[in-house]
Amino acid sequence: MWNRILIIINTFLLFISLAGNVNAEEVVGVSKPWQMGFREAASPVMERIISFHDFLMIISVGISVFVMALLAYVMIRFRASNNPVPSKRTHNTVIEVLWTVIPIIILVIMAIPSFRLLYYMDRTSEAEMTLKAIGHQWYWSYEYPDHGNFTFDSVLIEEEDLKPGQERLLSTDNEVVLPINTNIRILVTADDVIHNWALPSFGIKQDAVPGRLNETWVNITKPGVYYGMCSELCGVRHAFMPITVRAVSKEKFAIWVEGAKTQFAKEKIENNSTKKIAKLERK
Ligand SMILES: [Cu+2]
Repeated sequence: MWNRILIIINTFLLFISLAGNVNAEEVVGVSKPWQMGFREAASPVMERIISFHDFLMIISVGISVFVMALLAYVMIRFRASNNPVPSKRTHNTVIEVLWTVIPIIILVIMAIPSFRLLYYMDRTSEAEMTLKAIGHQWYWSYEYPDHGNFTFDSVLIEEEDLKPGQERLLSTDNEVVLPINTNIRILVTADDVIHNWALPSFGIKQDAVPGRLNETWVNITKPGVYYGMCSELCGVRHAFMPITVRAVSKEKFAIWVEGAKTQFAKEKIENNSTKKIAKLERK
């Protein structure tokens, strides 16, 4: 008996001491004023997206410079004053083959890493846990099927209720807490219209379609707070259904799960609502 009480007190104290730390992560995944380019990558997928973007940038800058230089050369070298009698030439087989074959080669060079990345982003074969995100008009709800199947809604904090450190139009009342260095399968769906679960730091932009379960994944590399938002025009409050993810160490995540299991217990919510309905019926 006493042992059980001691265990309960100990767990409670441990929870309190670590619960304070749960809010210790700094905001990493947010855009800054006058930011150019991408947010800092916080997943292997986003790292690859950025390097693929940089690679494409080199090719497109190269093509632009080449075309502009060619145009400038033609305009100066063959201008009317310098070249009064224009050439009547209409064909040059070599150059025609070249300007067909070289662009094809460039496209193939771009397509191969593009498809490789597309399949890498698609799903993870070794998922360690699952998070389910469900889009609603106009908020997100989440389920943790591998951790007791609890569920909660995540609703925007209105501007007048913001506390210091919270971001306008980005912070939510309940945060999605996820462990770092873990392969997390993310299942995305919706219950009314099409939404989109988008989180730039993770390289995720996944449509949430009613009646369909779309899959993506993330392995968060850094602890921190990451912001995202619904990215599919879904109705009048489309701009007001943000996503707040708090990435913590595996130990902190385990502690959060213990608290969340009771706080967001599905059975508890469902029992409560049936009790309420029963009461109403009796009246
Ligand atoms: Cu939406």
